[in-house]
Amino acid sequence: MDCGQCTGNCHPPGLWSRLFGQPSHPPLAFLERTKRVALVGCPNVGKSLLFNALTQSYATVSNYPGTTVEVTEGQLQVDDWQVTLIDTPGTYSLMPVTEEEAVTRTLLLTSALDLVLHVVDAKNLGRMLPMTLQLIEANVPTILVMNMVDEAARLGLSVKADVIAARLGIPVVTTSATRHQGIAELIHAITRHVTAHHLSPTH
Ligand SMILES: Nc1nc2c(ncn2[C@@H]2O[C@H](COP(=O)(O)OP(=O)(O)OP(=O)(O)O)[C@@H](O)[C@H]2O)c(=O)[nH]1
Ligand SMILES: [Mg+2]
Repeated sequence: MDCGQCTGNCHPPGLWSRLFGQPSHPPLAFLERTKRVALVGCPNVGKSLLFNALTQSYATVSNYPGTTVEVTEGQLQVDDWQVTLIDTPGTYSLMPVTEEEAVTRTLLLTSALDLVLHVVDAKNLGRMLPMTLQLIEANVPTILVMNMVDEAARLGLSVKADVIAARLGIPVVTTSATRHQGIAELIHAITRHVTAHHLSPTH
């Protein structure tokens, strides 16, 4: 095994890098403590605002390879876990029409994602839940984030998160990104998923 992959304490800290430079691979213990989580959903549902509320460091923006579509990444620390959050372009379904939707679909179905946060507008659940069903059918580990509950409440709509969670069989969190409501609950739900799936990666 490469020394770079070793998780033991075979030599004093820093000695290997002073003698041989940085190892090419981070130690396995570090790899096991990282997760990749993507925010997906229709345009204008509040993904980027939630991304900003969740990430605790500067975001990096890059073009998805071979496209002009921008994908933003940032970091979130939960317990001992380093979570890379990915903010994706708005998409209506997993059947891509635009280049943005194609990028999101590729990210969802071919990248090693540990979890997807499907962000929906709580005022328009009927229009948005079909994509939640598509994610569940595609076996993508998903938390449903019903955002904009402030606007739903203003319109007299009550959002029954526990009923929807029981029907869909996935965790559901309600948030208002503009008012910073539900963010702690969302971090809690991410933490629960990340720690529960530590030894049994989902895909
Ligand atoms: N009232 C209210 N407005 C919100 C909430 N979350 C987001 N918004 C507003 O919705 C608009 C869109 O928010 P974004 O975070 O840019 O939405 P997005 O999903 O990233 O949009 P795209 O990147 O275009 O897909 C902004 O004007 C936000 O201020 C919320 O919880 N309540
Ligand atoms: Mg956005």
